[in-house]
Amino acid sequence: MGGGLLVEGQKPNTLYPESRVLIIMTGGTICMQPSVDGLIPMTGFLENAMAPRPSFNDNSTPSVKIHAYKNGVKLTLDSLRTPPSAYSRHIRYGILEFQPLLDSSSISSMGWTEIAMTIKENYHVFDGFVVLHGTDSLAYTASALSFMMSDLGKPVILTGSQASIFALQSDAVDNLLGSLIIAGTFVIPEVCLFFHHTLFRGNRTTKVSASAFEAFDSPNCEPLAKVTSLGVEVNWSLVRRPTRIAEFAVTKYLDTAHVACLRIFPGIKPEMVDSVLRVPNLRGLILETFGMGNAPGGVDGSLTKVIREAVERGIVVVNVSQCTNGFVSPLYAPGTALGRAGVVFGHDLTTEAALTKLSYLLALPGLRYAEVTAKMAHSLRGEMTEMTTPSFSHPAGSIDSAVGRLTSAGTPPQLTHTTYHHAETAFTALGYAIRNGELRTVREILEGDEFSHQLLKRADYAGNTAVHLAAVGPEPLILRDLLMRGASVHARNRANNTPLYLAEKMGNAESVRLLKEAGAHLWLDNDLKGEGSRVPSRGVSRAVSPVRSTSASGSGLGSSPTTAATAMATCLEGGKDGISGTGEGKAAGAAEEVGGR
Ligand code: ASN
Repeated sequence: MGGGLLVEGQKPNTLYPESRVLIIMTGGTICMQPSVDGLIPMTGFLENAMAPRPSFNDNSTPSVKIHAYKNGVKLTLDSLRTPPSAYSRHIRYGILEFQPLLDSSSISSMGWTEIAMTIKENYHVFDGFVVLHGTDSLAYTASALSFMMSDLGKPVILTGSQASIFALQSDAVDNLLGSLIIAGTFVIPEVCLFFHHTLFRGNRTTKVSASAFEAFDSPNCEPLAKVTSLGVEVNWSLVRRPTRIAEFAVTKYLDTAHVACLRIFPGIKPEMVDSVLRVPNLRGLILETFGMGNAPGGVDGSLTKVIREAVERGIVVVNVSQCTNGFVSPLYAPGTALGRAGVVFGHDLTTEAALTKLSYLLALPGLRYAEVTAKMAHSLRGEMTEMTTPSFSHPAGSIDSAVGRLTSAGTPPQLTHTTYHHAETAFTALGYAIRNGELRTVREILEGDEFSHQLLKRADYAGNTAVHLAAVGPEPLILRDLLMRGASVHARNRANNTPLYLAEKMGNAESVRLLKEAGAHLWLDNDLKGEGSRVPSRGVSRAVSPVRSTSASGSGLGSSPTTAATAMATCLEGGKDGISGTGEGKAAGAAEEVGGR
């Protein structure tokens, strides 16, 4: 039995738990090697690029196989794992290589469907996903995936590199390692792009350099996280949280075939725009305008006329700025004229996000024109800063407040030293109220606390988040409340157990139901030796079982608690003896980052 997989009756040969990440390789420079035709993607990335590097392979478990799914077929993959990270965790991973591997300039919506469906098929088997992809169209793919995936509860991190991993000087190792560690450590439930030590919200990104290692930026949105010499600093106040209780779902297709993009330039002829707008079956056009949304002759010109006619024919025309920074607004007369012609203002959407969002909306069945335009003007996945469009009749004067709103949205409050201690005290009070089933107190704490979103990420010394506590607690309404506030159902405590596992163990049927409704799952039996061989004492079929629990005593299994209180304590204490040496001194402090995992 390879080390790292923890089997009942056997001593774990590692002090640290493992997370599991699936790497989806689509191609790109990161895996390219020279050929007579220039650089081309090469297969065998795990063996050739990752296995030889100590940062990707701690060499302790060369023979562990993991399972992944593709097109309904169960595949057996070789796996490797990283040495323990600063977060006292190994990341075990395997790679699914697409065929053929692509230069990303050739990706199309079929590729997006393949990536999204692969994540969907493997959602219950991995903690997070890293998609390796060329940089040329990476921002488009990140945007597309963000719209295709709704109620995402796990990290999906796209990355690539400017130089091949086989080159002497390359950004590939940093980009890949950073992505792997973040995907396996933090419950950031978003489609992200990681590049040059920075984690961006995927649908805010754009490629800003063809050659520099600092190739991406998200000009209108602060990064979600930064990797520094001290570790990963996650800006939790920016990270999106669920706002409803719903399971992860994927929209399989985008309608990219009937959407176009056109960049306005000085002297552009209305006939040129008209001929694009008359492409047979065109349903949408992204218009890249000047500055804050202006086009030539906008006041009464024929350009406005051809656009108005197109809108009247049912074509959705969306105005985005050619500038990388800032937003469009009907402030100037030409922009106001476009607005009157029925053009939708895309605020600070990137072109990549606008194009893929419109393709997504046009693919949704039964959505009427007015619904598409309304949704284009509002944020669905954090792709745009929500702001009120200044009135057409009084364009001037609204702009300062609009800028103010955009700026304040970009500068979230930071957790200072004092607030850190405050959060610790608040978390203790919260835990107490949850254990006692005091819904009112829970609400008071969360509503009265300006850092309540951080309280939902915190964990106690055993790695239990508020959701773990509520899952075994006496009051399911508390659990419901936490989920409605966006707390993650996927966090794992130091014994690697999820809230659902603990709720099953406690026999809390209502909590189990709520958690499942919110997308929680036990781990699919992966046929790994030992894994899946242990089933909670109540209510769990053998088909699924929580993998990677430690020993029976460590996970609280096998005991027969006599009272609800002792049962709760037994469940929650899982991490204490199960995984010793994980740095409990660090636990309380690290809880916020590791999200209890
Ligand atoms: N042409 C490459 C691609 O997008 C560029 C890269 O990955 N750096 O596939």
